[in-house]
Amino acid sequence: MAGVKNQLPLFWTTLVALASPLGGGAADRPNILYIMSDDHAAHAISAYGSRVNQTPNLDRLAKGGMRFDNCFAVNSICSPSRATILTGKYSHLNGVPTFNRFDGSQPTVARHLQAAGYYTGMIGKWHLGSDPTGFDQWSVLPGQGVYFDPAFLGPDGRRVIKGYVTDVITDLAIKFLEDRPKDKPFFLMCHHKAPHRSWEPDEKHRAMFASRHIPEPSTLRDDYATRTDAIRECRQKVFEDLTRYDLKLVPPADLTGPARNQWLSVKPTEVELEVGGKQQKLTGEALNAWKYQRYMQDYLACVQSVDDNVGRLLDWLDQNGLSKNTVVIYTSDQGFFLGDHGLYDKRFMYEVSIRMPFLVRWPGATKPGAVQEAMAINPDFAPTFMDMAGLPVPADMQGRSLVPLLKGERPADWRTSWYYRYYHDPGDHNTRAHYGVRTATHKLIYFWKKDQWEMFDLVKDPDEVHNLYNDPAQQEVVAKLKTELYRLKKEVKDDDQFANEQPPHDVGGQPAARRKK
Ligand SMILES: [Ca+2]
Repeated sequence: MAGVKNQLPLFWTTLVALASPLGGGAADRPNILYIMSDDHAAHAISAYGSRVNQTPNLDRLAKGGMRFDNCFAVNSICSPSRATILTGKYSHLNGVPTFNRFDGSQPTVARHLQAAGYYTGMIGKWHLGSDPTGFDQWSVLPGQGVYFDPAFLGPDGRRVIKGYVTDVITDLAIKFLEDRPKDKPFFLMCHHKAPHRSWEPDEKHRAMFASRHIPEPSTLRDDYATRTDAIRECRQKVFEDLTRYDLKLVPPADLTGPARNQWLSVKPTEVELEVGGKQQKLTGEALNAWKYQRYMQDYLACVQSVDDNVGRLLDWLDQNGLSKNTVVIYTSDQGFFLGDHGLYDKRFMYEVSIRMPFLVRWPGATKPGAVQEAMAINPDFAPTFMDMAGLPVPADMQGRSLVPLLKGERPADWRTSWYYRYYHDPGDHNTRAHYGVRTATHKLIYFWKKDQWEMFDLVKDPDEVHNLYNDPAQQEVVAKLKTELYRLKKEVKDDDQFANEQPPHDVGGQPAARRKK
């Protein structure tokens, strides 16, 4: 019996080696460094043509690898996107449609890679309620975490680390890399909290953007003329819904406790400011323009710290001779409205909300400076990591490996459409539940609780301001999109599992926080 036991690992190693795209043994399998920010829109990265900032370190990654221009989240909010990335499955199959606890006993890419001999780590924002599984080391923010002197939870309990959260997460990532066993490839998920609301930058980056004028997007004053109720009813509008806290207004000194919090939660319709030693009252359009500037200055300052810290990680890989055999990925859990359509936040199936930045540097496999137009979705990430590691993609993963695309090949049967579904209604921003289909040229959205539709021609109307659903000339297109929508819904096994009832929200803490350590 002892002989059989001894043979099993050898047999497994041989299988893995045979399946490896690089042809060698375990030592040749690439390391995977997966860096993900929270709410970082692609149009706030200069490699994606940003009009509002410069991100030299993310650009360095883009120049050294492939930039995906059409990578999308299939449910554009935090916890669902994270569950989808780990499992390769849609929300209705991984059980996380909104902000509910992830069942860590299900298969995940981390568990698969760990079982195949990868040394695995998870550092930063997790936001899935349960303790991470499949990781040799983990250190995660409780819930959303905080920007300054953040607490982290790990297998041994809770600890507070002094510093700014983006710097601290990078420090922990570097520590993981330094301490790792050198005879194994590693898989590290490094998840930044920034630039999620409430957009609190460190002083250095705050000062960089404090007096900068940020260009407004063309749809900041979108009048929603052709749209359904959903966009009018949502409470994620830059002009109407940012609070005094979001805008970093300072409460009167004599306010404390609940009264102070109440003051900060107000969505102001007039603001008094001191400009050049003079008191100035802002209202109406002047206030609107000021709110956009305040929002974007802080958002972009948070992004700049992320960019600096990506640079630190890239430098560390260079200095330690690891750049050549490490795949480095940069993405965000979804996109974000940067005043587009007058909005902040995400949730809607509109382009800037669902589009994820996705930069992949894989020396020897991906051509430097390549641009990929094919449509990728976040259920593809787990299959891609499996494939990179030379492992077969499990049949229950719904995404598809992006490795052929990364190698410059486009399979003839690559997807030409994909399915989206958002459930958090009622939810934080009064954003109506919807599902829809996106093709390379069109998008059809159904707000099922309102029984209202929107259809956009993405070629003629890339900003999505003309809802064509009721246009008589478009009825043939609408009918085709509806057929495709219901075909996809069935294909991804969406039986309306969560259509009418959301599971209880429970991602604020973790079991580790409750352990007395
Ligand atoms: Ca997010």
